[in-house]
Amino acid sequence: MPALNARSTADIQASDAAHHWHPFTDSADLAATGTRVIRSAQGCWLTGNDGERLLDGMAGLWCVNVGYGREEIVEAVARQMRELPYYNTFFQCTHPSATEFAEALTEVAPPHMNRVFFTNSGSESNDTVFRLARVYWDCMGQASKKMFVARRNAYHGSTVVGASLGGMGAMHAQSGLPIEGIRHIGQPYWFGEGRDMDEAEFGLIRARELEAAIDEIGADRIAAFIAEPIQGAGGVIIPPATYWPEIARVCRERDILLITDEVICGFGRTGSWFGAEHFGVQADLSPIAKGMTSGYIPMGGVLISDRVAGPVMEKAGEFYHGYTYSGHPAACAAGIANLRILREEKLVERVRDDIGPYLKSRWMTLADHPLVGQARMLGLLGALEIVADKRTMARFPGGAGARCRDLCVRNGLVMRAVGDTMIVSPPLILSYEEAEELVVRARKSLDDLADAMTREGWRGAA
Ligand code: PXG
Repeated sequence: MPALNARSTADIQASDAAHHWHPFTDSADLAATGTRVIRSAQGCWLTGNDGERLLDGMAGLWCVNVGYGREEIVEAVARQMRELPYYNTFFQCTHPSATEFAEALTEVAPPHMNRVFFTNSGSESNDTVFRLARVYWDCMGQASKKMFVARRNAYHGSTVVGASLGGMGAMHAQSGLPIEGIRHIGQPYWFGEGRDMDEAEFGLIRARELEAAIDEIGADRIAAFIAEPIQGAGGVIIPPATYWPEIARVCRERDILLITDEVICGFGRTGSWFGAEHFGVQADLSPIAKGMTSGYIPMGGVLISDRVAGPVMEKAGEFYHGYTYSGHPAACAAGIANLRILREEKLVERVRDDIGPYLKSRWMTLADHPLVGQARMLGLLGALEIVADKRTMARFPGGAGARCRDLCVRNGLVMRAVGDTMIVSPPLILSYEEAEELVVRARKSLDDLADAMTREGWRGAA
């Protein structure tokens, strides 16, 4: 098939630099270096504009769970667009594909979550839970419960509420966030913040920060606690096993809602359908997006528990909230086809029992690398902590993550850097050979990084 757009790479880069403002990007810096142009993709592989091939260790941006090139999804979307490209779900309307997708989603959701509210992104899903949790407490006759507790270094999106719930200092600093009514507590990042302590003990300490915050503010003023089961954008932070059960206890005892942001962890990423299930906790609300359609069409949503749905449906009257494209037919068609693939190919079970354990066994071999302070993996979410000195775990003075990421690309692997934490989140269809290839390319990139750091005098010659 001829390429859709046959412009040269230099031509695309020049036009892009002139007209395209990119998300989370230093525009001046980008204009100087030029964007990387991805032309097509198949399975777990990306093809650049000049034909170069890259193994996509990030499933796009944590979303292409079923891999690229799924004709079933393409066909389902095309069929839907011919039949009904758009209609809304406001004003007592629906269409077959929104209804079918809602039903299918609640079949894979935890049994106590039987309703879904459709949005177009993870950020909108977090705006939705922010409003819905407050409405819930109004309906319960406890209108003073308005505040949220969230965590430092969490990521919940880029809208005003999403960025405020998130705990990214740089995002807050740039635009006078967070908004009022949000308290941030510590994150369960043992390698980064608790290494001098037993890991289980550290998990309890960080969970009990929630208890302390609630007791200080007053449970009668707090609507909910929100957290990602595993922090993704924060650096694939897998909490100690003690953390989640303790969080669930505190939420239960203090009677605040528990919101697990499943935007990354949902749809099989952890080897369970949802991250909360992996950690054995029950959420009251769960924002979802990304793997919901494997990114083929933008979509998000909120899974709503019976606990929240009951009183709100009974007492709130109209919930004044919704988006023009809530339940968009084409997005729902993509989602239905995506769920069918996940179920028929048993991709969630595959992550839990097969490719997940296999990739982990290979990934953990990287822990012996002189620049790796810790390797960790859960499901198909993995991280490597790059250090200059394994004894002290000191980092490189100027940082090393971005350089490692660039070396990975040169070695044909997309791996992301969060500071000096390298992270992966490949498609759930990753084969054994691709898992092997991912680890080989990661090791080669680490070796190249070590050579460069030695050459530049940042570490002693081995
Ligand atoms: N919640 C979580 C847990 C996320 O990871 C969002 C909400 C927001 O979703 P939308 O669809 O509005 O982007 C996300 C998104 C990164 C990166 O650099 C991560 C995300 C988005 C963009 C970049 O790791 N996660």
